[in-house]
Amino acid sequence: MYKKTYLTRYLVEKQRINGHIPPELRLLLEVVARACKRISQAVNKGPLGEVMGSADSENVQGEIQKKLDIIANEVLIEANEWGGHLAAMASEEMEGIHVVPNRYPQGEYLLLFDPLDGSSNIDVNVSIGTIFSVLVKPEGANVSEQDFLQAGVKQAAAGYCVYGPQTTLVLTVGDGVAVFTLDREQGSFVLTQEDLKIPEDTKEFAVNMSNQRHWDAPVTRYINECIAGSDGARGKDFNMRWVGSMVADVHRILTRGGIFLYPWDKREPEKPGKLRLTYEANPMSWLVEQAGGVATDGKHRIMDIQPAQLHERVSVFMGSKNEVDRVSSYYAEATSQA
Ligand code: AHM
Ligand code: MG
Repeated sequence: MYKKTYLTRYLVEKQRINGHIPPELRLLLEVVARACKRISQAVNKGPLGEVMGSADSENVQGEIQKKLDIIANEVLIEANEWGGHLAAMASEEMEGIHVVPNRYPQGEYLLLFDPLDGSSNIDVNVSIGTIFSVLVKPEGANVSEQDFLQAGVKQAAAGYCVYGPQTTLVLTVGDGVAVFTLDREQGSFVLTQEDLKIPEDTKEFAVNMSNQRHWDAPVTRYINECIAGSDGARGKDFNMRWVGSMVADVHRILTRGGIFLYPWDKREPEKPGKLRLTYEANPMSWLVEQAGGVATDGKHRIMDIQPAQLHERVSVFMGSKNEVDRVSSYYAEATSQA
């Protein structure tokens, strides 16, 4: 029989045996996982749960919110605000931070999330997910938005839950990447893979090709070489996949290798990229690094970037080490020739 290690036991052992996490962080991660189970249920119901379609509102990024964006945001807030482990939360769906109300005790952690990543895939029954990042609140009396502006290297935990054919929770507390699969009968996350590693080389890339004409020279060069395959400089054929949900694309890359690109492009040149640094790129970067991969904006390690704003955007290249390093080398060459 499959010997099951449940998320609770995994976290208790991280706390007790390995001394990696304090009890409050264990509680926080369990609560986030519980919220993800509730979001998973809502996702699964689809049209039966009246969760499909738009919500007649816009978020701070100017994007039309889906009903499920709002539901997932509320589930995460309600689940996390009363436990005493958090000081405040920040979300893609909220302009400012949500401070834990006075009626509850305030903890020392900060939670950041993209409650429902891949919103454009909700109504077409394609994998979507929740991405989260945990920071420690800096010393000081009142929690403020400034407290959330910490580089990704400061994260205490990071993870995502992908709602696909299976509901899968992927987690790091800084000592490798663990994968848990939701056992729906038991209602529990079961450890199904430990110490996940991304192969250093790959023959698979993930990028939205429809933006090709807007890219800069290093990205154009890199993708052109992939497409030229065995006839070109790379001397090998590449395959392409683009789900359009970062969680699903990065999950595939964590599982079998690959490179994910969402570069800066000329459509909105003043924006550094599409994806958000603090609650999308940073947690995914830490997972990728913990799995032996690399995550950069082309020029810098993403987790070293000091955020200036909560909803700051960033260019993203992450995945198999040798491919991401190659993109960075193309940027370095372009800079030295400029
Ligand atoms: P979202 O958080 O509003 O869903 O937006 C982020 C998503 C990513 O999951 C995905 O990689 C990207 O946007 C897809 O963008 P595009 O539709 O431009 O390919
Ligand atoms: Mg997102």
